[in-house]
Amino acid sequence: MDNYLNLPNFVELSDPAWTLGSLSLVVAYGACFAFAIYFVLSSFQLSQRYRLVAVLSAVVMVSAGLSLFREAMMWDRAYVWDAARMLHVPMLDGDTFSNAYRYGNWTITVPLLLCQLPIAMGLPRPELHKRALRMGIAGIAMIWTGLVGQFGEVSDWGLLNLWGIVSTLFFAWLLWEVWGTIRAGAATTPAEIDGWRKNIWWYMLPTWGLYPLAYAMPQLGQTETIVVAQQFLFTTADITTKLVYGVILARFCLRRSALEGHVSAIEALADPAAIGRAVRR
Ligand code: RET
Repeated sequence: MDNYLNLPNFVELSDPAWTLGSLSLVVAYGACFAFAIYFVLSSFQLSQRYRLVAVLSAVVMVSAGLSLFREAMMWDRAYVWDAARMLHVPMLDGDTFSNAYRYGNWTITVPLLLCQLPIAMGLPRPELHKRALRMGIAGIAMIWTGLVGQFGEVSDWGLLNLWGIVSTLFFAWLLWEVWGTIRAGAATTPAEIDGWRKNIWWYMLPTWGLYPLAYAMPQLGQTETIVVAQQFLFTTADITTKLVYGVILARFCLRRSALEGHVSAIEALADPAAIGRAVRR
């Protein structure tokens, strides 16, 4: 049975460690639900061409929020408090904790996050569809191979590393496709905001790279520090790759909308001279 259980089910946690693990999950879903509102409302500032970028972020926030809420519930139920020893003890014969549901959720969120990119780059329709499809396939292959491997995190590191390597090959393909999409944006992005385009690449690389670190981490030791650090890493990755990424893309699209003469975007950026130009046009 231990082949299929995640590390938190095998480590007794002190109260601060249990609380920090719980806290990282609660912060993650709380932020997701709150920012769903932000993305819906900020979508109204964008021109029709880019509005879907913020709408997709809102969908990602709700989907991830529900999944992380479930992770937090599992964390609560997987331990019983042993008052004599002052420890939270995993209940292997009752409810257990699992990271596997995250991978199920990424199957939805990763293709959506990747779809936002060519829309934000303003790519023409056929190219947008082609690139979104290729990135989506690479992303799902990366996630499902990783899902198989994560079942080995406690007692089958051969399985963990083998599927980890296969998944990393798909990750490399995915990054190649992401780079291609961002490079294709050079032809369509106004010079004033072209710096943002390249920064999006440099932002995605390290933040998406946090997930494989969290995946491999259980090999560093079966201790409470590792259990808590893994949840912290997942939360940092969740907030940076979904929420902050969404804010960056929405602000980038706001500027694109303004440069293309969309009045509510110009007003949002508070540039009266530009509003004058747009209204006269
Ligand atoms: C896995 C398995 C080990 C190897 C690699 C992985 C990469 C995972 C990534 C996940 C990104 C998820 C996102 C979710 C947003 O909702 C599957 C952990 C390379 C990059 C962005």
